[in-house]
Amino acid sequence: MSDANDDLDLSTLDDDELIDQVHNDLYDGLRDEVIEATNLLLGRGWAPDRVLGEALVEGMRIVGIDFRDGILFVPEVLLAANAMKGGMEVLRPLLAETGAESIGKMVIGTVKGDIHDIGKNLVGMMMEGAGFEVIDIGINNSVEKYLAALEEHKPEILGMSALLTTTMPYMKVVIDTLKEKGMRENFIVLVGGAPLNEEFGKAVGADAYCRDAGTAVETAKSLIAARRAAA
Ligand code: B1M
Repeated sequence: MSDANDDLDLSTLDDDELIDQVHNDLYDGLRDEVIEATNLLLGRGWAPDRVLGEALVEGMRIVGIDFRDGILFVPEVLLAANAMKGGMEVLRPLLAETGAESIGKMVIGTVKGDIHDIGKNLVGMMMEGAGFEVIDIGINNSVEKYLAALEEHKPEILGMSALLTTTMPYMKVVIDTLKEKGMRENFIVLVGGAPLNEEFGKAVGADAYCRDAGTAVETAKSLIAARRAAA
């Protein structure tokens, strides 16, 4: 998808062209260009969540299709992910802007065997933006690591992310362990990731499956409110 257009001045492009160019630059793993375009779009008055959705997430969706189809390979997708993270770093403070007191605490991490973290990071950012305190324990988390974080931080919410059909069953291992230890009711458990669905969330015993970061925020808010009302 490379345009071999090294000298392209992004500021001369109109919005539609710039969005196409971000998709190309993400695809080519050009972090600096993605950062520049993210700043340009913000400077043109685009809301941070619109830049995120239309420029970055959509660009990554296209990368995902070609990865699936064997057109892109792991090294290229790593570069694309790095470029995406560059754009997300620009948006992070804007998405997380809130003067509000913490409205709840969440520990979030990607499950054992899985190193995908872009979606998890996005959920963390949006939760912070909505006023939650977020403790991100990273990727490849064993049940022991989840338990240690829950013990240390005592959050209301545990969030788990999985992007692989081979790693998503591990969520049940974590939830079953919480049950065995009599701790399950202490936490609202939210799960998410591209291969999951609502049925899976129910089957593993989560409180809810969250389709995307926005849904995670809304679900967290409503389940915390219900829990506090019940108490
Ligand atoms: Co991987 N990968 N990957 N990968 N990768 C997928 C997931 C895949 C669908 C690609 C494909 O074939 N089309 C496929 C999985 C197939 C399957 O299991 N059915 C796949 C594969 C196969 C693999 C490897 C096995 C490839 C290999 O080595 N042969 C390998 C596995 C490594 C491992 O984890 N052990 C691998 C590696 C990688 C990279 C390292 C190269 C890189 C990850 C870099 C990183 O994350 N730092 C990578 C990437 C980037 C992808 C794709 C292209 C993009 C994922 C992404 O970031 N999406 C992905 C294809 C795809 O998903 N279309 C793919 C953008 C992100 C914003 O969306 O993560 O869905 P998402 O998050 C959303 C929601 O799902 C939800 O909210 C988020 C924001 O709206 N959500 C939550 C997510 N987590 C949540 C937690 C919550 C709530 C909501 O808790 C409360």
